[in-house]
Amino acid sequence: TVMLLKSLVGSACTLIGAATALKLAPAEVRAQTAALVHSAVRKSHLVQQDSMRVELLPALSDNYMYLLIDEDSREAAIVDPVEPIKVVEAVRKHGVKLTTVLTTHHHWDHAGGNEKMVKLMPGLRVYGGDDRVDAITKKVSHSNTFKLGSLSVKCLFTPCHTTGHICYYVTKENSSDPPAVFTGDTLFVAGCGKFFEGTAEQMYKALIEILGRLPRETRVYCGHEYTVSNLKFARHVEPKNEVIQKKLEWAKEKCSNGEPTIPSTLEDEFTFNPFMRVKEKSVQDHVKQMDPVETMRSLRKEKDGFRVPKE
Ligand SMILES: N[C@@H](CCC(=O)N[C@@H](CS)C(=O)NCC(=O)O)C(=O)O
Ligand SMILES: [Zn+2]
Repeated sequence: TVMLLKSLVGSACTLIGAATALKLAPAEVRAQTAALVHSAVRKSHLVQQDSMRVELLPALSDNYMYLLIDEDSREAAIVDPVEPIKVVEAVRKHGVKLTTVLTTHHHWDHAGGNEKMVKLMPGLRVYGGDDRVDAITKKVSHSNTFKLGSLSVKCLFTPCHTTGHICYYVTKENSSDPPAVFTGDTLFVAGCGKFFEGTAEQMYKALIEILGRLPRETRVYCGHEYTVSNLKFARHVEPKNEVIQKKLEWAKEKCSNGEPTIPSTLEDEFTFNPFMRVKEKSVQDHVKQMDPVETMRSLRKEKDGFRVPKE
């Protein structure tokens, strides 16, 4: 049955076929196959701008790696290359020169491919904000800035999910292209990371004072495809928010077509992400708090125990 499912998943052009087959399979087969569905069936997806190109590369069961290309120099960086073979294939396909690994945090589903990545492509610079990041060559801290060809990459220190978490903010001078930010497990579309090594104060600072003050049009590229389940929690928090309802319908449609829900924009996040909306009365009322940081703390606690409904 596993082989049958694997071939089905491999050849299916939408997630619907695979999902239907999966429902009929025993639980243990379902679990084994779930990991294949996202990375095998969801298409890689290209976001093309004038000077910057971002290829989304699905990995593991719901992670994303991002190949960031500077069009001027054809130099490239890879964000969280947990599946290095796929990265090598994408680099070859685009004919670019990969020089840089941007690691958001040390967890294995993000940094676990670093050692193999540098073995496959020796000489890579490996950035990260934590000594626990495998194969790290450049430890960075807040506001450190460096060039990737003609693009500028600024490190934003956003500790909370882990104590060394870094988001990477990418801009191109004198360009009409919107900036991009790679947010790892700090900011997700419609959600945020668990507070494994930090506090609500820190996540408030990361989401509202650091990421929230970037230009509104900044494209958000996050570490996981959690959008549908995040929006179901958002709907529970704000049942009357119609933007959430619409975004959820849109995200379900995307997912059933095997398409990513990424990127988002900061402007949009402020309309449906409860963790970005901790100053809104509707969100504060739900958790019976009046302070944005306390609202952040209560929301995270509630989401940690939230059972995501099927519909
Ligand atoms: N709830 C996650 C479970 C996995 C998990 O805990 N993921 C970590 C990142 S590796 C996280 O921070 N999740 C945020 C959340 O569950 O709200 C899911 O939707 O699959
Ligand atoms: Zn993760």
